[in-house]
Formats: sequence, C-alpha cells, structure tokens
Amino acid sequence: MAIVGVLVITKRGAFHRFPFFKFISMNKYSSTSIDRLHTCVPTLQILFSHVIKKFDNTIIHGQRTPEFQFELFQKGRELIGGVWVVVDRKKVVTNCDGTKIKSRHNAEPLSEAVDAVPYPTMYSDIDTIRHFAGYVLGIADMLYSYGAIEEVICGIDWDNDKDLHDQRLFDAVHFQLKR
Ligand SMILES: [Ca+2]
Ligand SMILES: [Zn+2]
Repeated sequence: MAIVGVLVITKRGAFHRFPFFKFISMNKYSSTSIDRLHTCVPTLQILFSHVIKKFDNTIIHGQRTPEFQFELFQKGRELIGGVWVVVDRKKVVTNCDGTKIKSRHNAEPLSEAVDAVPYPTMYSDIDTIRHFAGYVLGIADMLYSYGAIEEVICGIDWDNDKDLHDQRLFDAVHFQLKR
C-alpha cells in the first residue's frame, strides 16, 4: 500500500490531491509469504527482502515436499502404459516428479528455488510477470556483484543468455540458485 498524496479542501470545497507531497510506504510480505520465504536458502531470502520494498509480490512456493512436487508433475500429464505422458503442454508446470527427478524446490534443508508473483495481478497479467522477472534479476545481479548473494537465475531464461526463445518450459515466476 502506498499513500500517494494528501487531501486538501480548496476554495471550491472540493478535495484535491497534491501529488508533490509523496509519502511512499514500503510494501510488506504477508505472514504466509514470510513463512514460505523462510523455507528458502539465505540468497533467496536476502534477494526478496530487497525486491518487496519497491515491487509488491506474493511468495507462492518455497520448499515443496516430494508428494506435493509429484502432484504438480501430474498437471498436463496422464499415466499411459505405466509412463507419465504429456497430454496438454500448456498445463505442464514442472518436469520434476520429486523422486527420480528432484526440483530445486525439493532441496534439503532449505529450498534452492522460490516462486513469486507480482501483487495484486498475480498470474493474470503476463506483461507484469515479465517485468517483475526482469526487476528481480536486476536486483539479483546487483547484490551478486556486491558479494551479498549467490548467482540467481529465472525460468524466463533458464540458461541466462538473454535469449528467451531457446527453451521449452516458460516459468517466469520461478527463481533459483544458478549453481
Ligand atoms: Ca535463454
Ligand atoms: Zn518454481
């Protein structure tokens, strides 16, 4: 929430905003987001404690149990002849089943990945999601150059080569340790 001006009564008795009196309060995570962020490695906790100040967002997932990972893995897939086959690519959210192929969300003791979406638009506005991904990566690069955090990558550009069209899984709300 931000207070973007003050209300004053003019001669006409109307209320007007004076935008030059700007008192911008910083965003804060909900207790749910904080609990989720606390399941992640220090790099992600530090990074998002900076990101939240100027770009409001919600932490969707930190650490995931193998069972929950498998639930996500089944989205867009069907069990055909004992094998999980992709039947709807648009619904696929992960290629990791949580057991044979572990996600960075399954790392122990702390998750090496976090999913975060802009607030309040959440998943509804893909432009804002892309803008947010770039913002997070910019802050991450700066903190990394200061030696404050480890290198971080995003599922908008898995190999981090700035070519966004050389990958099959688009996951712009996913951030993880590069290593
Ligand atoms: Ca790329
Ligand atoms: Zn993720």
